[in-house]
Amino acid sequence: MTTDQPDTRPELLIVAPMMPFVMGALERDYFIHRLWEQPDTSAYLVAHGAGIRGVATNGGVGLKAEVMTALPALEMVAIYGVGLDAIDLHKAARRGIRVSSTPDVLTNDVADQGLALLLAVARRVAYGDRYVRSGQWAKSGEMALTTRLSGKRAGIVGLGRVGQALARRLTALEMSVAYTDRAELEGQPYAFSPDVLSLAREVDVLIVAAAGGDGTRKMVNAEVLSALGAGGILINISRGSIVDEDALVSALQGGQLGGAGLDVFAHEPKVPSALLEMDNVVLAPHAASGTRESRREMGELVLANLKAFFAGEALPTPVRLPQEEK
Ligand code: 8YV
Repeated sequence: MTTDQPDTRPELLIVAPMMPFVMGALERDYFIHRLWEQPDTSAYLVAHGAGIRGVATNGGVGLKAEVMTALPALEMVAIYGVGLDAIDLHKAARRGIRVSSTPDVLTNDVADQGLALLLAVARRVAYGDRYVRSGQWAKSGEMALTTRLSGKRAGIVGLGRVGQALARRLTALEMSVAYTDRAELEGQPYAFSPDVLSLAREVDVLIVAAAGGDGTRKMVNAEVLSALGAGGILINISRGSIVDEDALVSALQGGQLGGAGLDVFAHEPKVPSALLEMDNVVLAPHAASGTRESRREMGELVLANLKAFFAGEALPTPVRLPQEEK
């Protein structure tokens, strides 16, 4: 493109950075606005918001209501992830804004992270690593005994794509699997519990794989954690908002819960400092979809959805908006 020709590329707001190859492709095909680099995002949007037609963002950050409002010409939001809790889909539907996400490509990796955290908590993998590195092994001998997973009962909160991938992995560990969801799902071989509290009473391990948002906020509360019990383990690979984090810290501190493996937190990247001191807790930095393979395929889907939208074609992986659900 020569300098005397007008730049006709659609204007795109990138809310958070993505893999370099995605950034490169976006820079080539769109007139880019980098929101995360702006010291005063409101002032930036006042100055540049009017011409922006597309947004690329990730599942965790989503699109704040005030940013959506500051983009009167917005037509398309491409989410680099599967979480829809950080974008107001009703508002998007009312304004006729299309939304895409990146389902399937990250399912196995997110489930693997759930399994990794579960094994790490039950078998004290991270603690054992610290035990060796710090010289404790040579000094104090064998580390404390850990817990067997095979034969134990696992409960999955949310039997969606990730929940089902987890169920298959837990079955391979020879654990029994039960689940709760909005309703019993047809064709699933796992036992259904009508709510999370009854599920927690029945299992040794509770794994949160449900969607975030208002419907699940603090669903795993003090009562649920106490039902899971002193020998119980909580794993969360979905959204920090689903667990009452203060109640979780108290239950772990008071010994009412046996351990936790957490990939997500209520106020990321902040993590309650009490958790940092606990050897029965394993922490991860919201990295469940963070393999090169998942992130590459997620990036490819972001590019493909934006491309299709601006070419007037059907989106490869559209999000069904609330008004279409009737
Ligand atoms: C993030 C996620 O999108 O899919 C989701 O909703 O939370 C993650 O996969 C990922 O951190 C990309 O930034």
